[in-house]
Amino acid sequence: MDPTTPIAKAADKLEEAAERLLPGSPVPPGAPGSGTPGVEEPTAPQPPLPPKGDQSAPAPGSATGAPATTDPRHRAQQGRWLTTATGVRLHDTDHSLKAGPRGPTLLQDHHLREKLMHFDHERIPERVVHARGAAAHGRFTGYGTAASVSLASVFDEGRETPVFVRFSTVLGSRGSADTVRDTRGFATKFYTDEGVWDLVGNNIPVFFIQDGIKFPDVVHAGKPHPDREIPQAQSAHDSFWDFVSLHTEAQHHTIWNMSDRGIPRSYRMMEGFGVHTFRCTNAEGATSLVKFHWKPKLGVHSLTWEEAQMLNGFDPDFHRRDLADAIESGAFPEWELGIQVFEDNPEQMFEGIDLLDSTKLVPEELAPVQPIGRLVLDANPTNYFAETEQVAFHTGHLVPGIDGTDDPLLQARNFSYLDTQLTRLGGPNFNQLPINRPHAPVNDMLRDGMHQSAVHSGVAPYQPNSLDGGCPFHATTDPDDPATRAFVEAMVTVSEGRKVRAQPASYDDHFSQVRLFWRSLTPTEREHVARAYTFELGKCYEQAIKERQLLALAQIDPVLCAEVAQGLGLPAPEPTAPLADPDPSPALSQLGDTWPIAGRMVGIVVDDTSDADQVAALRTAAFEAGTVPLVVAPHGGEVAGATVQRTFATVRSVELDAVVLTTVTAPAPDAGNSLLGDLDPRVRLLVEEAFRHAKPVAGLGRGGEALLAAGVPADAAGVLTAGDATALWSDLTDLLAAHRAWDRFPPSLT
Ligand code: HDE
Repeated sequence: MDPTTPIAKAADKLEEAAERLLPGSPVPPGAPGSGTPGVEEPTAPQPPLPPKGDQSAPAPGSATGAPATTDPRHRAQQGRWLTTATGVRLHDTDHSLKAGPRGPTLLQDHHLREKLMHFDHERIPERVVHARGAAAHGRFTGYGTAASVSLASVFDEGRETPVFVRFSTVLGSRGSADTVRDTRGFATKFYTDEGVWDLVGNNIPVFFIQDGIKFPDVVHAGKPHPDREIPQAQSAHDSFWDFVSLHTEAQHHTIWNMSDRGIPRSYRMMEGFGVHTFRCTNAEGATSLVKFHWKPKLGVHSLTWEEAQMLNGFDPDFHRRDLADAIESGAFPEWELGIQVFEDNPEQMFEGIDLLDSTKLVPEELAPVQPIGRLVLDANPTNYFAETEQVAFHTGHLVPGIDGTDDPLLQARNFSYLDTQLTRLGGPNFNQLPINRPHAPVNDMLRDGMHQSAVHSGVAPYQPNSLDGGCPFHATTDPDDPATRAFVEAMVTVSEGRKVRAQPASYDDHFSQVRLFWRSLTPTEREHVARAYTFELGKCYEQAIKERQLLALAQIDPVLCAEVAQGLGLPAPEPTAPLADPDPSPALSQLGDTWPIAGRMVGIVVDDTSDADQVAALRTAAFEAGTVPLVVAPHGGEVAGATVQRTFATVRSVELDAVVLTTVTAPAPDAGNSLLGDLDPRVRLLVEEAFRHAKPVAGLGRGGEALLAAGVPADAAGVLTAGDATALWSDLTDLLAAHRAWDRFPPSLT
């Protein structure tokens, strides 16, 4: 090695320092550090100096006594025996230490006190919003197509970056149900080799407010009423509609919530949006304005409102179960990351749309979404609390090549996401929690604080210093070297220097894009929107609030307003200003295509009279297509040659995407004692509900008779009958690929 290079010099210096500090070396004690500082400020980066010879540190090891290795399982509890938190083996955890078998209990019982003390503090404050969530690990692979826009290495062609993604609802408490009508969070932590990048988005591309200072207002309005703390996890109540009808910039986000987007079928079937406009820099230093989009491989699909409500009772964990089951069964959820790219002009406008206004979207027809990478979720968390609960996202976690903009919503978030962790995760060291740790070296000069788990060496966590050899050094601002370059904020000109509490005039348009969204939906989707408004406003107590929201609907569309007014039994008001005339954006509709069916649940109803060969053929075809066939029978065990997964008592239509009857299943002994007819009443209900929810229903062999007995018209859309399982399955896959047979119920709205 050339002895004049900075690295060689640093190595010499380290050697010198190590010799000087060997115990017993002839120097007086009290040296502040292990190096010998020079008079000049150090100028070359070098590895951190070693500890002084008189120093030791806690043995490297996991939180639970295992040696530190690269095996992540060593973070789990170790050993075969029950121990105290300090590793002392215990012989009894069932009886407290007492003065005689009848007590009293002795204060001396350390095990009792430790066990209860820890239990008493197991809960941490839940997230103030997005408390209910589910998450998964995965990987992101860049396509290399973003290079002209961003220099971020995470987008490099073929580069794989580990990720952790947390999905959530916004309003409900941690224990609330999954399928409520609400926005869904879609937060992604990329552990890039240049530090952590968090893309903290939602499944809806716009937000309720334009300025972050209003966030507590909108959340207070949406949360349960403060006196009775009801209703939980929903917007169908007076305070929510009071706020959004007064604060009309919320109307755009609100119509998305009232649409089918508010009740996703699965986290796997949601789009994701970064919402804000970001500013990206490429290797030449040129900047672009960018909006991020996640496009799900399985398409965007929703529940019906009745299904969603039923699921809240029958399976409040529906979405988290769906995510975990899909991953466990190898149907890995997948999204493509795409960007809309806009010229970085001083106005930050595109085609008259203000890119700093988060209540506005840019139609894909005007700025196509260009694919830049692929996300696959392929592993479930090992421990909910350690990972899903303790993960801390932050809009300020950015990497070279990706920066924020002056969107006042984003600016407020940059404060809030740091601040909130102090109470939620108990101090400033939350980035040291295993799930939050970067996969890049950290040398931050942040010190001490609650739950510090690093053991820092050196004496000079300040800059400039000479005692720690000047470490850590500033990284370079040269974008060309990914191994040394720093994150550098895009140096854009601030347009005005005057302090004001104000907003641009472009933010005053609250309705044209709401109308754009409404116009972009198919009649079926519009009908769902109208019903959702009618339901939600129908749950409000105050007449004035309903009337005020009708005024807002009049400003969106007269048909929508009239339909909701009719449902509420109120007159439909006239618009107070001329209506906008936006071109529809077909990309905003979620119907009209076909998508992969992997992970779809198909209920196969059997009893002892079913044709076992046909049932076997159907199950094989379903497995081969990557769907999950669930055998439903009068009782558990083996029926018709198949293992039963659900009985008539435990099944409900809402967990199934399609139902196939294979025979006329007579009432089982536990069906109840009413007049039951020829078909078990629970099977009848299963079919009725699936039919009502526009799901494919099918009769195999005698199953066709059962459909008729359940009142299903044989010629209705999405109803199949066949004598042969293979033929039936082929038609059924076409129906499943379209998600629902909406033609079954021609919409009344146009
Ligand atoms: Fe959040 N938001 N938010 N938000 N948000 C939080 O951060 C906040 C906003 C979003 O799975 C909190 O760590 C403010 C927009 C997601 O852990 C908190 C404002 C978007 C998650 C917070 C917004 C989001 C959060 C609560 C207005 C979509 C869950 C706990 C200025 C682009 C992340 C936490 C997870 C969580 C504040 C607006 C998405 C309190 C002040 C817009 C997905 O810091």
